[in-house]
Amino acid sequence: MPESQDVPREEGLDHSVSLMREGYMYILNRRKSFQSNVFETRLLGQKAICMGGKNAAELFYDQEKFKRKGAAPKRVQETLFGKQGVQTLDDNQHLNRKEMFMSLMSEENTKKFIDIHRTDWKKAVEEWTGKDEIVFYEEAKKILCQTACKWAGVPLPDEELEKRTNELASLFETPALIGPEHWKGRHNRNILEAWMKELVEKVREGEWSPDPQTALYTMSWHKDVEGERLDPHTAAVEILNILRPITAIAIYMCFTVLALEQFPEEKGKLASEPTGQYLQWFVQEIRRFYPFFPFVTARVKKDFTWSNYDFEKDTLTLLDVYGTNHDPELWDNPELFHPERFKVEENSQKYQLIPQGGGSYVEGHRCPGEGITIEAMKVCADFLLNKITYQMPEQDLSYSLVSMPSKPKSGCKFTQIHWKQ
Ligand code: HEM
Ligand code: MYR
Repeated sequence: MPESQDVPREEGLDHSVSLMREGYMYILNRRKSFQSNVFETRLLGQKAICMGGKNAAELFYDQEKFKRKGAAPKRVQETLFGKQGVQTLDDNQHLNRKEMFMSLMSEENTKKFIDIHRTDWKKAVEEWTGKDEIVFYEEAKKILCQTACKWAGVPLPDEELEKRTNELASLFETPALIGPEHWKGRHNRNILEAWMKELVEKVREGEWSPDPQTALYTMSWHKDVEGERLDPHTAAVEILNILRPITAIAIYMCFTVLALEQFPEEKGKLASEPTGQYLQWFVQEIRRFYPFFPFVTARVKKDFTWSNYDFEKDTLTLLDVYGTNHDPELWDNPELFHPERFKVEENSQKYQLIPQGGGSYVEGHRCPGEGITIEAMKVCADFLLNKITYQMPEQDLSYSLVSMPSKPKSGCKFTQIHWKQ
């Protein structure tokens, strides 16, 4: 790393436009051209530090050095995250809230999730076999929304499934869009928060009694560091922090379809390895290789110096998620799809493979849903490989490294869907 005065600075008034234009590659392009894993720039009208790589990830997750209060861009808060949610908390408040999330991710609850999800897949495939064509992305979102609601204890009549799926999906599809398409996400957040708030109130008044292991129950009755219940709006935001990202696993499911199309030799490897070890590597490689979450944001908690660079309190800091997963210093041939790379254990280390954040689950902000994301992707891979046959007609399966979040453009169209005999 260069000396303090040498930490590169991108000249100019503001580079938000370049960030939107270069998308997933914005930070990595500059890390490569500046030959530095940390550089200074200006984004969203303020000074910002961008960094990537394993050491930078370890630094970023040091709770003494970075905080989350005031870090998320407004457009992300208004759509994806919501206000007062776990993503925005620090210190004891974060610990208290994060323990609540992690209590939902026990082995038993994860198993419940998988069982529900398998049942929902079966039901969906029954419907697909009677259709000429389906758009897999649209269908996967519906399956996941249904599983999410059942697992979370949220009642969802069949006739509302499509509407709620679309509302939830707009929360993660619209943060980086502009104009009316972005405002749709904000509007739907208001609708969904009102729905959840009403449900929390019903639970508290005894009108609806979800199972105690569910998110709805847990968040309705959770007590904060002061021993107070969450206000109904905050509880609503946190239940949506379960329903929304589960629905978003549809994007990884599309990339699972794509990986099997792009790298058909993987099918043979998956079939010949019965222990599930190769499937684990395959899923990890999908999460490393394909673009999803571009970067995460924090602010410097107090002044400190790292690698001779002075980090100033409150400076906006971006950790390069996509670029760390494609970092040539960390990965041999990062642009090669190669699941066997995970034979080497250090490749799965907590600051190296960071598609859903790095570091610790409880003390840090790492994604609590990583385990169920992996399990849902495995269920999907099992259906695609072992339970059904399908054709993919001519379509545009390319994906952008600019639009965030990315996915195969056609949404993955399937025809001639049948159960395997
Ligand atoms: C946090 C990615 C699925 C719940 C995060 C973070 C990332 C991420 C990058 C931020 C880490 C940080 O701030 O340092 C993803 C991706 C998913 C996914 C790509 C694939 C769909 C899930 C699922 C759940 C979930 C299935 C819940 C069931 C959360 C929550 C946080 C979070 C509550 C905030 C944690 C905190 O601030 O402490 N996720 N996630 N995510 N994720 Fe996920
Ligand atoms: C979730 O938490 O719902 C799961 C993953 C959602 C990923 C959405 C990525 C969009 C990133 C937008 C960045 C915009 C920067 C201005």
